[in-house]
Amino acid sequence: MSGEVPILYSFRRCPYAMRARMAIAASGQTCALREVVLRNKPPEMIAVSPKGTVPVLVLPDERVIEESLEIMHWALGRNDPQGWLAPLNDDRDALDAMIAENDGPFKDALDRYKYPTRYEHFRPAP
Ligand SMILES: N[C@@H](CCC(=O)N[C@@H](CS)C(=O)NCC(=O)O)C(=O)O
Repeated sequence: MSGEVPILYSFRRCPYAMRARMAIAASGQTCALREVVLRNKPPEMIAVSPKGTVPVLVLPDERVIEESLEIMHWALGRNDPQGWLAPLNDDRDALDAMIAENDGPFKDALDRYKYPTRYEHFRPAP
């Protein structure tokens, strides 16, 4: 990739993309935003990140960051005027555990609540 600013592949309603966008905004970093249709992902995104999830950040030096938490750390590691990373100094393990709980069991339960028909246990009333 050539260009001055990173490219962020994103989807407006994706919570992972939201937290990446929030951290990027808090850091003051400028990005080129590429809004993705999840059913029709752009081939140039898949070419650099075959796993096919958003967010994906492509840096001007062609490095690819394809996990939302890593995008947050990248952006806030460069500039963190609001001190978002400060709690990491207090109890990193507790913070990591909370994020893992939210990303794991909570997200699983939320998906089953929001989209019950996608899961096997769903039985429509007769
Ligand atoms: N662990 C990933 C999860 C990203 C993720 O699951 N994003 C969803 C949208 S919310 C996605 O792109 N799904 C692919 C699809 O629906 O095709 C991260 O934190 O970046």
